[in-house]
Amino acid sequence: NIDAAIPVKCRNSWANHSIKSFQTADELETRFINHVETTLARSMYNCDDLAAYQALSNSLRDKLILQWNKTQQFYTIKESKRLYYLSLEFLMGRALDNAMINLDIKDLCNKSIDELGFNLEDIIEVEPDAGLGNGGLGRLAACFVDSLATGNYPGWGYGLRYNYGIFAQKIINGYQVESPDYWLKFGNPWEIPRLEIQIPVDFYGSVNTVIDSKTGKEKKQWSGCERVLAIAYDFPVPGFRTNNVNNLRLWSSQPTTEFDFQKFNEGDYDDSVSEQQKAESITAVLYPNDNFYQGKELRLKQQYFWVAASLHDIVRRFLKTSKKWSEFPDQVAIQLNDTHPTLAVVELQRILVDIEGLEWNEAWDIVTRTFSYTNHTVMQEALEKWPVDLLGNLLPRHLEIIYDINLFFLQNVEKQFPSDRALLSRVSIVEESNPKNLRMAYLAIIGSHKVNGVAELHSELIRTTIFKDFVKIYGEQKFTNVTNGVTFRRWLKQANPKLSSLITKKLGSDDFLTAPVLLKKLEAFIDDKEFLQEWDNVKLENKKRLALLIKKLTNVDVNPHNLFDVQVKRIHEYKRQQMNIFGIIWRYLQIKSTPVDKRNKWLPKVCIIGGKAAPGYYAAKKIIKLVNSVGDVINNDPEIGDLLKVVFIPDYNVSKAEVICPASDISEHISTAGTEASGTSNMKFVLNGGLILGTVDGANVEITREVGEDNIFLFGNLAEDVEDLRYDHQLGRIEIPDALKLVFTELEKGTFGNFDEYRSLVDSIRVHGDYYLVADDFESFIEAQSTIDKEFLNRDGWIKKSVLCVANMGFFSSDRCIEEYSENIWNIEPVSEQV
Ligand code: T68
Repeated sequence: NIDAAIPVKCRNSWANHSIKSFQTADELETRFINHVETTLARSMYNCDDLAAYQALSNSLRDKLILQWNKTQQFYTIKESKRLYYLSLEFLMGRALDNAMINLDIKDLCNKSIDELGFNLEDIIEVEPDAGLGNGGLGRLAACFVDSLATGNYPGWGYGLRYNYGIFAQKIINGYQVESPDYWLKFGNPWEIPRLEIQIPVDFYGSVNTVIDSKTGKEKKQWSGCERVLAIAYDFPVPGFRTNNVNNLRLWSSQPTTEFDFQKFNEGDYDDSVSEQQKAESITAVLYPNDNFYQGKELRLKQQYFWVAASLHDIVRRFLKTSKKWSEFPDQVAIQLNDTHPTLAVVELQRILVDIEGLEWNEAWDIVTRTFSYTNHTVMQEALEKWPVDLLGNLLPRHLEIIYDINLFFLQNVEKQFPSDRALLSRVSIVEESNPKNLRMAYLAIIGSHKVNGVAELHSELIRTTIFKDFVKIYGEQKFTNVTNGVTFRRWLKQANPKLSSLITKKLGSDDFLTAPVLLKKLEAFIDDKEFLQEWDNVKLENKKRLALLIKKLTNVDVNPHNLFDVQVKRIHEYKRQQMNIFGIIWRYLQIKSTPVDKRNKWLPKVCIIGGKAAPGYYAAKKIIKLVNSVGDVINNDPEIGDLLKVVFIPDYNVSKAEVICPASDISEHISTAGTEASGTSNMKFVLNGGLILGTVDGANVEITREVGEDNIFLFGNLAEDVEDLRYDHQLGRIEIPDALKLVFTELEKGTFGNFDEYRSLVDSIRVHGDYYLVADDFESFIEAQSTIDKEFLNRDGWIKKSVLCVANMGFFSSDRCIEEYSENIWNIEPVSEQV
């Protein structure tokens, strides 16, 4: 009984004087003004949009914190099992609009804000995106914390509070130019600094064998020689229409001491602060690579810093209960979002053995029952392999433990498969290369009880290719699939209020936001002419909204009545934006070679491309330059006019995606078959009534299953053919189709600027084996586009397809993912809602 320690008199005072959360527009206005006048020290006379944003956010935050406190107390009292989602990225985007929607008070806020003389939409726009992620992996984590909260699951996120999120992208002369994203510039009303939660994290140092004073036995003792502090910052995560508020805890690094006063006094000013700066640099910046492993020591430091702080926190919370260690896995589930947090497996084993004094086997059993691992890629260049020496220097005790884990694992494999030396070396965590590497995915598999892929095709691929030896060792049941999903609150209601209202009107309620199978009922209206017209109007309005954004960002005028063809995602050769732009060039050439009076046979089209390239990714940057150069030529060709427009949207991020997704007629998801693990923007586009032009890859396969083959435009070679095609190419057997030859010739002519600029893009196909099969898929790509052109003209048919697609997207809600993980992997249950 937590009340017992507090005298009744005090308890009553607390109860009488606690401020209730606002309920009405009047009460919200009072709060708002109070924040303007006290928190911000401003007044009616100097309250600009930024101040209004901060005051409104603070008012909502007050409400969230009260509910957050109650929820956490509630979870503690219930002693329910908790899930901890360890992700190095949480690509949250903006918080204000989402908080209003999840608290179901947007109308109320609108009224208050209007009465106080502001425009809510303008205020929403002031907020910088929380860009703490690269792409799909980080955004998936953000959708998952929303669904965990909405489903009343006791699930926390743990990540890093980078001072600089994903860089801002500017386009200068067609080139990507990066600038730092200092998103905390004006402070952040959505975080609660827990400056008192300071967790020491050690690096480097050495390992000694000592005698345990209690047991008299030998044990290992690691003394690090560099210590930093992890400071907790909490981000309340509101669920949709629930009073439960979950937590996202992000760590920030700080030095243990202010600075070296001795050195300072001796006049060595620079050196006196260097330790401090080194500590702070750990959480300074997000590594900007998507699907690429870069073996930098600072990145490994980030990983251990985050893992050590999070586990310390989790273990501390567990120790407050009176449970035995063997019950730890009944209280705690930890999900590894990719291999980035794999050191957590080693750290927990170290805590249990070196600090808590458990036997190795007992500890290892607890560890493997606690962890599970999600794989997000099969591409070799993305798999993490830390050099043994690098890891051993930074974390000497952890390296010893990894060697022991590997030894015991290999001993078991040897028992199971005697005399298969090749198998042993294939599955060893230690890759016997020069220098030796640690294969983190293998460590993650060995340390987990479940491993999952993120779409059916992808899960099948990991079982049959990169992890097939492990399937042989552990059996099929350890490897499973949880197809990705997205939160319908942000990606339908928030991003597309018009479509969301129309659906609500038609279905009589907005319950589909939490029970998305209800969308299926839209099928009943497929012949309702008036409804189809309204549906089409919503799309047009959304295209107008995007056209305004395009005008603002690029100064290009696009006609919202024309087909919008969109490809927005990180720029990567495997995602094949190069194929898209080659296709656009081909279309341009075809239009130009059509007699002027016959050119209107071409469907007018707006091609929209956007996305960031990793700063060190040469080919991706060339693709961006080519898109911009092609746009410059086509958009300014007077013969072309509205028939074809090409725009590159700079600085693609979550808040731009919220405007772009509702406005597509066609979105392209055209990765080489077998390379895109799932994709999640494909889901967002279809959920907003756009159709897909895609390859048979990732979640496209399941989207097809759900919406029906007639409602998606698929093309290209299948995953099962890729290996053979690549092999052929290596032997020089590669055929460039005429259409693509035409494009290359035009590039060589210099129509889009000096060919030297793009030679590498062409050569990777013509000379270097066309690894991504652009030449193999080009003709069917173009054919699929011409099918689309025809179908788009059949307006009724098109709108029906659009409705049918939305009606069948229920499966792709991240609520469904969270249910599957909870049931099959985490073994956690929803906790009733606190009041
Ligand atoms: C993406 N992966 C997959 N990685 O590419 C995508 N990589 O198919 C899938 O839908 C999504 O994950 C969610 O499962 C990534 O986004 C990264 O961003 C990344 C970051 C750091 C290192 C490697």
